[in-house]
Amino acid sequence: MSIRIYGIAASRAIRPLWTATELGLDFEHVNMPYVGGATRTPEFLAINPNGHIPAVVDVRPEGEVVVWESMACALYLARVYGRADGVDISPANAQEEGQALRWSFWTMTEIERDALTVLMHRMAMPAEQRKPELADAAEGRLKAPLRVLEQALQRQHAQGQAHLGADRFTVTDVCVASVVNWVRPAESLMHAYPAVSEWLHQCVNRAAHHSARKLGR
Ligand SMILES: N[C@@H](CCC(=O)N[C@@H](CS)C(=O)NCC(=O)O)C(=O)O
Repeated sequence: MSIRIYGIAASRAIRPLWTATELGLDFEHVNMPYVGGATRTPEFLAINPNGHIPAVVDVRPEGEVVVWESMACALYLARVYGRADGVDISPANAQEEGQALRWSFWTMTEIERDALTVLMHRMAMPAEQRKPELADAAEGRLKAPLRVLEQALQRQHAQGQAHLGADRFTVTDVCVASVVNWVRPAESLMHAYPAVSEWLHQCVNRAAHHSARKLGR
């Protein structure tokens, strides 16, 4: 059996890379950038016909499993390779599975696009190409979903919990934090949502996140 994860850490590939690192998996990292055409070769399009990273190829005795879509890649690794023992990051019961699924889908549908706009137009693009008005509008739209996250984390705090989907750090935190991390350049939002800010800080400072971040830029 072997697992290959395609994509550099400075991309959505951080989601499966971080998950695999948290799980302590032995995997092959294919250090594929998203610029320069590598994702559009016939070989890679045979893996992900969308031409995007990340992709996970899991070579198993019963055959190859190919997964694309970053959240699906992370959730797959946790589901198939986690111990579901209430100690590692994989969901250990139906309640935790529900949390992982709902927050991951929520992240993709409610915040990912605007979070990327904030990242690009506040930080990642060359200064002369940034359009602050696009970042301003995205930050405005992010207020409502981030309030939902803030309230969920505050409810967790009230019960003495520091994490989103369970009583410990899980793949739910990986999936949500990997996107909310793009909003960090929006300082006013981070100030407005202190529980989000504190939780994010704890998530991205985990050793596994630091290790995974080194896997290609
Ligand atoms: N919804 C997809 C989006 C994947 C995606 O757009 N990946 C970017 C890198 S973060 C990419 O591969 N871009 C290169 C291209 O589209 O050619 C996911 O979450 O995996």
